Amino acid sequence: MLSFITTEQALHAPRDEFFRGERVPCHEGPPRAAFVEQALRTQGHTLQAPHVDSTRWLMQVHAPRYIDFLRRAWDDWLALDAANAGRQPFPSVWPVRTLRSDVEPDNFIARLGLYSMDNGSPLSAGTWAAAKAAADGAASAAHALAGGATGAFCATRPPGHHAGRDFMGGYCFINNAAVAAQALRDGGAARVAVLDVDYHHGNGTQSIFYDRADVLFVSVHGDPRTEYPFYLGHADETGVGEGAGHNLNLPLPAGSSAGTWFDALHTACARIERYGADALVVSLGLDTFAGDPISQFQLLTADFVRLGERLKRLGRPTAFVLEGGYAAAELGHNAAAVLQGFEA
Ligand code: Q9C
Ligand code: ZN
Repeated sequence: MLSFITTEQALHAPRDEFFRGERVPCHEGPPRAAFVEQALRTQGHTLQAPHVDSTRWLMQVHAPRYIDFLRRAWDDWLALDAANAGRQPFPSVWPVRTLRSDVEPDNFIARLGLYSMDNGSPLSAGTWAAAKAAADGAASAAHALAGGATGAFCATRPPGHHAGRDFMGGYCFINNAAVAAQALRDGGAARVAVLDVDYHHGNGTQSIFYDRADVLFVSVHGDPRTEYPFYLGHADETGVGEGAGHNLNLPLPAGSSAGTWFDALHTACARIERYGADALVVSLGLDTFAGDPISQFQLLTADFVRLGERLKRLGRPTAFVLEGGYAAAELGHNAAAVLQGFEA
């Protein structure tokens, strides 16, 4: 399958994040993409650099002031103190209920909080370059489908599904799946479905398309009552306005078996068939793997082959966008397994 990789991904390399009250090495780092690239190469997939500029769709799914912030964030951080080159900025204050988010403060950390949902999206020098290249990968995959390809895969990072219209979160900066969906719409697909199979609910993608009927969002994920992102992803979120009835959440208890997960996948696929999607974007999180260090579903590598087979049966042009998955050494095999099932 035509697959997109970027050299820029290596430039997004934050050293650590906060986890259970401590600073720990960041779970989301360059080795993830390297393992996926290696596994795809071994299986003989065609690897390419993105060739489509995503700017146009990026600006449709994100707020311009957020993109302006992200583009300049590292330079602004360095401008405060040259020694910041060796430090990571983290937000420490957020405009929650009753506070104003319409006025952008001058203070850098205050702006970082305004544009963040958590402190779990560490920035580094190359974050913008890497995130933009990943979005270009999503746009390139959409372009390939518009040109007649049956599938395309983005072996890219950072991931995107927690990023909303004007905020980063959960290791995500630009919503790559939303960019792909918007590019597919503009490329002539009247109805686009986004199927999110990451362990964590794709709050960013849901919120971007929540009031739209032209993009259906369907997600199978850990129940937000106990699992990140906690504040979105419940079964009663079904869309609003023109988007009413075009959002389906299938939350499952932490610890759910592969059998339970595939039952939910069946429901998700039935909804996509009923919608009559002209194209499909899969937010392919592989943190549903039993060995994932921060997630609690029980899928094995063979289950990812089954996932690919089930998606193939939907019979829609399909853009796969890599989201989470933190068992780095197994990540490549699990990604390759999905493609193997899809191409069988
Ligand atoms: N500092 C994805 O799988 N992070 N994101 C917990 C908080 C939440 C996962 C650590 C996990 C986010 C794309
Ligand atoms: Zn995840």
